[in-house]
Amino acid sequence: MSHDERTFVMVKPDGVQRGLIGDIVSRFEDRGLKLVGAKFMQIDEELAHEHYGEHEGKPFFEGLVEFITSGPVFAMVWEGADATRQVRKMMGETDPADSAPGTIRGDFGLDLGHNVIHGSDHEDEGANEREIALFFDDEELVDWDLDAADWVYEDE
Ligand code: DAT
Ligand code: MG
Repeated sequence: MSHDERTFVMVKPDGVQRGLIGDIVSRFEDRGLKLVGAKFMQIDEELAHEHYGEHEGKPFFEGLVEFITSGPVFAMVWEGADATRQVRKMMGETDPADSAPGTIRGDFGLDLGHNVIHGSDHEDEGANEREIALFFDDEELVDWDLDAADWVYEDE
């Protein structure tokens, strides 16, 4: 399996306000994933509508846009084998109340509307690449070798 799949991940405004950026970054580092891009930023209305376009028209959409624009977020791109699906597994279910302990939402959240983290949907083909392109310019993504990858993967 290739080790260079990239996925888009974001600590949402609740996670930032609760001081969870470091904990969340640590989990992906500990797993052996490679950070290739990161920025602390404020999402505006237009970006929020684009990012959550698939949910436009749903009853929770306006509240979702209001929440995601309510304060800064920490946007990241992580790279590794099967990265999109593995990150989703680490996040837990959409509703923290249904998320197993040990997952990010299961450990840090209790409420569907404040579920701490976003990760690209692995069941939506190409969502990872679309979201990375929406949030990052090419030159904001760093090509580098993670030395620990020799130990994370049997065949690097
Ligand atoms: P996920 O974030 O797990 O990919 P999603 O893409 O279905 O979930 O929804 C995006 C966000 O919208 C989700 O993180 C929280 C919010 N949301 C989803 N379903 C909701 C609902 N029924 N009521 C309120 N908020 C909801
Ligand atoms: Mg989603």
